[in-house]
Amino acid sequence: MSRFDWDDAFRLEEELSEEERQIRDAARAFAQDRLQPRIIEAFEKEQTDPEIFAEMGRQGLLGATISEEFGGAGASYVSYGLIAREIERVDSGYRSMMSVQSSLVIYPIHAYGSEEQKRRYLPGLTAGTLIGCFGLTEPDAGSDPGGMRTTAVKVAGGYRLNGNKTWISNAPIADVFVVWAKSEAHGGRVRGFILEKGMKGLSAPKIENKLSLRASITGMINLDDVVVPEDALLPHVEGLKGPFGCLNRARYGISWGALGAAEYCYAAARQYGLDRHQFGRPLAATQLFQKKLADMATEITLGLQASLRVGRLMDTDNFAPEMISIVKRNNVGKALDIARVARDMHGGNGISGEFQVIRHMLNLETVNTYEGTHDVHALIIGRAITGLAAF
Ligand code: TGC
Ligand code: FAD
Repeated sequence: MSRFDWDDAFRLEEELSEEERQIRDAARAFAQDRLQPRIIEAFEKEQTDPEIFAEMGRQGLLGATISEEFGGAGASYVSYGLIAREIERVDSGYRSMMSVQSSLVIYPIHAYGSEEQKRRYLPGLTAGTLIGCFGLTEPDAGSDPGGMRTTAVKVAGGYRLNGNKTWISNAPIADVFVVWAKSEAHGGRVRGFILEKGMKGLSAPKIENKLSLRASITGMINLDDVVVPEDALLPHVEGLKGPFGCLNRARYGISWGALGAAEYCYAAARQYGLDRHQFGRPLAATQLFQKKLADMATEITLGLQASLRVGRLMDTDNFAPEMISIVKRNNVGKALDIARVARDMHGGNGISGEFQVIRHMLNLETVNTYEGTHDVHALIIGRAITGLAAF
């Protein structure tokens, strides 16, 4: 028997604990049984089913790393990465829904929130009966969130918020909004606020006609004199390290997730090449086809090892953000290349929604841009290498 498995070249399987394998298997079964049957139509019709949050919650896939006390599973960051990989094997948009909820909403409330905030929001968010969103990006502050214009001004009993956030995942269907604003009362430093749907002056219109990530709804957050109570402020963090602390977790999960999409494309291209004959032989019997598959297998295998290593370092609280930039940037960039090549290897069928590779390719264009663009992560790594900021 060959010691080489085309689908697991370096035997990642042997490096996972029993618990990690169980979580991965449950996530895979859920993704394949519950998400895969919906995705082709959801993407085509640009529809997001909010019920998916509750379904993920029942499976324990939301906020998996936080303690059971608040509805989490107390799982490792490696497990969280494995969940992202299985969901994104189906669609990056579904993974986005999961990772925004887990890393960008549940995490900051758990890490920076008061006991009361945790009790109020976390059980519903981990169950998926509440949907959350994270508002950092603004029309004039994307890669440079320090340039944000959203303000919080102290008023009797609370704060008044004004500003506009854009490109916000889940916003139009969100119940809970984690919003970052410059607070006058805190010397203009960035502070986090928890807003709730229905607050006067808060609206979240949908951004229509995305040609990427169509199964994940995206919108704006408009804040027009929204007055929030004092206890809407996240008390335990100040400055940009608040939102960046959340982004570390989400970016790390994306490094696994993108490889799930890449693995789908790789397996599909391999099968297509075995099944389809041209010039009297399978496409997979040609040198060019095999080189493309070898390149895909190599990048996926190396990327998985890298994310596993970073995950283990996160699990021992021994990581640096630049490590996460390396795996987010490289794995997503390679996944995008793989999806483009897989699209080509499917010939004309490659542009059909039924074969799914072009959907992954289109989605990965977003994944390469959000949570820090490919180039911004190069600059984060470059700063750490040289000690010089080149932003
Ligand atoms: P800089 O001066 O570097 O730092 C400001 C403060 O933040 C601290 N910090 C970090 N803390 C924790 N983790 C990190 N990764 C951190 N990076 C920086 C830093 O120590 C400092 O703290 P303090 O206490 O001294 O104030 O900030 P800068 O303004 O120069 O930032 C530059 C840069 C490029 C690193 C940053 O702006 C950046 O990362 N830009 C990319 C923006 C981004 O990623 N946006 C994502 C929006 S959310 C999203 O896309 C969700 S997509 C939905 C989905 O995931 O599905
Ligand atoms: P810009 O910052 O304007 O960048 C444009 C180009 O310029 C890029 O190629 C970039 O790499 C390059 N560039 C920028 N600065 C430099 C520099 N100094 N040197 C060289 N090149 C540079 N944000 C949230 O807050 N919450 C969300 O839930 C969320 N979800 C999203 C969902 C989708 C579908 C999308 C598309 C985006 C989402 N975002 C979200 C926003 C996302 O994080 C931003 O789009 C991203 O950070 C890039 O910002 P920008 O679009 O303003 O691009």
